[in-house]
Amino acid sequence: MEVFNIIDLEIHGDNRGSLISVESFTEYCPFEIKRVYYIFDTKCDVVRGEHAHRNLKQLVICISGNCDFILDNGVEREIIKLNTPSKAILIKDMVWREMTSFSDNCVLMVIASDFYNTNDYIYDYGEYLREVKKLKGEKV
Ligand code: T46
Repeated sequence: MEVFNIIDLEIHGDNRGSLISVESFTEYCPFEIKRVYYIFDTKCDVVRGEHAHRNLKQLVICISGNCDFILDNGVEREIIKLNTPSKAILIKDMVWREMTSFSDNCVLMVIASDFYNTNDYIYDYGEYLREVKKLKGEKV
């Protein structure tokens, strides 16, 4: 799917442990970082997300534990298991996302290209599909 990339982040490790840094305007984070938030204490079987963003890029990293990240471009759906802090998903605009199967210790960190804006969210899957079709120039 072209709407996201899986990235192996560089680990700076030595005998004291490991460190990963994320910077703006890099190959893996091609935007200015304007917001960071993290999701934790989520019950295993809940489903979070269930929306798309019209104009927001995000880099998602599971910095502790594991969870499933589901990405949907309106045609196909992929489930990505996030289970290491060295793997990131770069999610582009107009991607439907859902997160589930959270482990007890799961901490999902999200680095975003813009400030929090509720107007950017599409919460209705039917509306999401209509907007995807419009963007492709298809009849809705
Ligand atoms: C996304 C996925 C991966 C804020 O006040 N500021 C913020 O920056 C965010 C992201 C949320 N909130 C408030 C709004 C809600 O009252 O925090 C509460 C939970 O947010 P939400 O229900 O949107 O959480 P998720 O886990 O469903 O979705 C979040 C992001 O909102 C979304 O952009 O891509 O994580």
